[in-house]
Amino acid sequence: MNLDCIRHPRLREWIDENVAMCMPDDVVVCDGGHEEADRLAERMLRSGSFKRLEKRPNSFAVRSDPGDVARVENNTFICSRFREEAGPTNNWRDPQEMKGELRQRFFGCMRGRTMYVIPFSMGPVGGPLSQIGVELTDSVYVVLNMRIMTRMGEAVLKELDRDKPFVKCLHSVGYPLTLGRHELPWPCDSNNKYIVHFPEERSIWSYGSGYGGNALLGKKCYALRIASVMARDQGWLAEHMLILGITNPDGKKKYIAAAFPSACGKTNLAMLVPNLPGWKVETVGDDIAWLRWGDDGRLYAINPEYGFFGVAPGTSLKSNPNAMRSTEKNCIFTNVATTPDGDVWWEGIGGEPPAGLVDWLGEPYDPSKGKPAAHPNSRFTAPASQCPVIDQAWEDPRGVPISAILFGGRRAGTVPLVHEAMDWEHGVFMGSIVSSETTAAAAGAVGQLRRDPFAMLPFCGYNMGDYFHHWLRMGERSGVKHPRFYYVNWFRKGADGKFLWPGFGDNARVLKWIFERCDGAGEAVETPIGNVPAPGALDLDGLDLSPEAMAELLTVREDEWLADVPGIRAFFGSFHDGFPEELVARLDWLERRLRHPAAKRHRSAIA
Ligand code: TSX
Ligand code: MN
Repeated sequence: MNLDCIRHPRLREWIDENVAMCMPDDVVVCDGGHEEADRLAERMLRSGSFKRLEKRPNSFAVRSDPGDVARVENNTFICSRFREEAGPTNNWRDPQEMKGELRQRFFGCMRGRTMYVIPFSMGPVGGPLSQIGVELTDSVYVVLNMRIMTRMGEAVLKELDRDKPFVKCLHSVGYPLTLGRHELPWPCDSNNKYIVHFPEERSIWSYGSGYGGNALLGKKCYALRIASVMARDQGWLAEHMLILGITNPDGKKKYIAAAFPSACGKTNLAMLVPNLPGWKVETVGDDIAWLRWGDDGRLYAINPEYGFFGVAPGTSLKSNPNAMRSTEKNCIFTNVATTPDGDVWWEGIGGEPPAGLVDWLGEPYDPSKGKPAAHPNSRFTAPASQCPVIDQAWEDPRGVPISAILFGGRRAGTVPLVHEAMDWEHGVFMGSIVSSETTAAAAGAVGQLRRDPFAMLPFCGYNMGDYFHHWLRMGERSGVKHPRFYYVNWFRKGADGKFLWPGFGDNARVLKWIFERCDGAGEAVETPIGNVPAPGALDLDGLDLSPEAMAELLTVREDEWLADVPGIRAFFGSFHDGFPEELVARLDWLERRLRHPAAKRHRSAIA
């Protein structure tokens, strides 16, 4: 479609401005249909960017530039009017200054290319919790991924005809085809990346990268960074959370949202196959939740996305059969290895690397080099509708009612398998102290403790001190039925250095206890940090786990927790003025309970 189909005056004006700045040869408005997608995929195949996967219908493998393989936090900016509004955890730049710098980058950046106009909806089109965006991009890869990850095309243009507000998303790979330059399989400007957010005017400018969260602007940039600001202003929550439905053997169902830092298996939990007869887990979303109080006083959540952009390595029929089955067709694979018979391969997919494997750099795979065949951050883009356990209500525009909110992290010690908050404020405190030990998948030293409150550190579009404040205020609404809060740790290790908990499908045992607690049943014991399952309250039927291991998993050692307190206090202190005093008071409360012999007496009296 051409620009004549744009009837929204402010949208047309904004596109015209950017056409004048970026100077594309051509402008195409995406209708989101199959023919358009086929045509674009065909172009990518002809140019050699895409490789068709014979083993997976309508699926493609693509390799990025080796310098463009992940999100770039150092080049991610929040350009609010004042530095304090971005807070100490974001890179701040003055909006006018940054725009001046960006205009130089964007000037003529699309010469020789087509600008695609992508109208998209985060959430079901027209839904009460949904929001619209328009991305302008010169990347066909982005168009095809956005088509999987968002509801995109004509239906959204119709919504825009009603003069609805929309988030302005401008993206360029930063590689104009000028001065005799020829097209590359993965054009980018990897030395000059900018991921820039203007929260006050609800706009995003992304330059230089074609990868994932840097370029698919509906995801981290919009649905988390910009939406978190909209949510603060409008009284809702935009969170880095999976949403799952869990049904007990009686057919009773509850919904759970969960926030974990990276490398904790969020997608695996979202699609869990329970190791408990009669229990069922269904997926609403694996990454982002938008939450709002409903008229009935319950907290309702939608998944604003339409697909999964999942980390490939480690995904297998054993670790996540539902993710594997989601990727059988209509998928894009980025930076995985490919097999001679036209399939994909990655570390942890199960089995040995097949003969003739081509690695993510396009080289014949040579295990003796000691380098992985697939990039550790390689991805599948898969339609959520293809998940075999997608929840029946996953597209309900009103969302699903949330009974429990989980936080978690990867901790070899200190943190028990599960503990429950006393109330909303304690739950917010739990979210604010989320931390995780680094794995080999991340850059830097392995086993270092990283604080990542609410798993939102890289994704909050404003001052995180204000963010905690917003969470506290959200719980003060009168007449609401609060969800309960939990903190889980699947990664506690024994003295032998081995994981104590089997994880994966057996995590359903923990979800069962949470389900029962939310139902007013399920026995718990109070500890200084919150409630843990009472002896015998966790269903361990059919599980080969020693009583010693189970005891260790649920043990709360005051000295270990006290050793964490100074780090938390320093972290809280780093936010300066405006950090909610309720959370400092909660930390004092926790420290007192950890030190106070009465708390210990109380606990042993119950146990
Ligand atoms: O995703 C994981 N989950 C959540 C599953 C619903 N992983 C993978 C983390 C990297 C993304 C886990 N790894 C989990 C887990 O619960 N637990 C562990 C640790 C672990 C690894 C292996 C075994 C047990 C625990 N056991 C064997 O390999 C036999
Ligand atoms: Mn995520």
